[in-house]
Amino acid sequence: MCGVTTSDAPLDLPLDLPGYQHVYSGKVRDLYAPLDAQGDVDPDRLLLVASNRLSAYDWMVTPEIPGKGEVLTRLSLWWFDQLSDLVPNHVISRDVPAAVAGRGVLVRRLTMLKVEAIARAYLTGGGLEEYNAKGSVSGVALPEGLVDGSRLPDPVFTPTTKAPFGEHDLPMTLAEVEAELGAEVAAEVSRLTRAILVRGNEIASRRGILIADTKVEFGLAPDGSGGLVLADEVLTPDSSRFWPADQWEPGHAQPSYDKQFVRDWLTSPESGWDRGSGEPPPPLPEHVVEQTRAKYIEAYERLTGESF
Ligand code: PZK
Repeated sequence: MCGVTTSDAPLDLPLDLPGYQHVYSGKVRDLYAPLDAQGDVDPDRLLLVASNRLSAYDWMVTPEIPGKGEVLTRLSLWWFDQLSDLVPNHVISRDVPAAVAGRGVLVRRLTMLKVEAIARAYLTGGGLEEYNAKGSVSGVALPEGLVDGSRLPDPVFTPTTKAPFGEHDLPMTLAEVEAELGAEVAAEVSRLTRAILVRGNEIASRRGILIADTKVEFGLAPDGSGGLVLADEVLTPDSSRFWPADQWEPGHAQPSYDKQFVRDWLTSPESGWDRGSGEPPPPLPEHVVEQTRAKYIEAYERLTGESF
């Protein structure tokens, strides 16, 4: 289900950044390799760039959301600081080419673990489906009577595979994670992922935002120091489900802090789009783009207490 379709691909071409070579583009972020004076790839560093692209209902939507990449980059950097006593991170510097100022970060090139580390603090999505079928999530037995949006007694580690571009990740059992990483690293990934979500919710819930679940990526430093390093982005609305705390009401799907205006418009008669048609969604009207941009900025300002 859901193989790559051409309209899943990034909307904009990789940037031509002098001194950098494009390495890879995901749905919403791009990776570049810095080049040395000889024009060779620097083996120790990467340039991670957050784009203004947005996906909804598994489609990339047009137009882009101005400022989104910078908001998410600055939010990740702020979270890395909030988490620095729990786990080291890959950030080297915010000194990047002007073309990606604010949304690019120079990072340590790590050996990435082949596991998507996910933790869930509230039940929804795939976790809810598994609970309804089995009464457990990723092998963790849960109390009876939980519904869509219920808070879990303790966050649960629900790892998945890293699927190829455009395909959906699949759940991994703890045994599969242990076979991939070794039991010791697997336990540490589980512990850290849950600790990051707990810390995230301690901070966010006081500021009107619940973080239902989050996906983080870890790497290992190539210098053999051995420890896990937190990479990629962390506790952003793209990597996590953010819910407005004042609208939290278990029993039905919760509104999304950031994407609700987009979803509401796309599924309204006004858009003329049929989600099941296989057709790409129509371009968002300017007011939906502006409302969505405002929600990203609001999340940044509420969480950090800083103006964007
Ligand atoms: C790395 N990704 C995912 C992110 C994309 C894809 N510090 C690192 N060292 C080595 N590899 C990665 C990182 C990081 N972060 C991350 N893939 C590889 C990803 C952004 C855009 F296209």
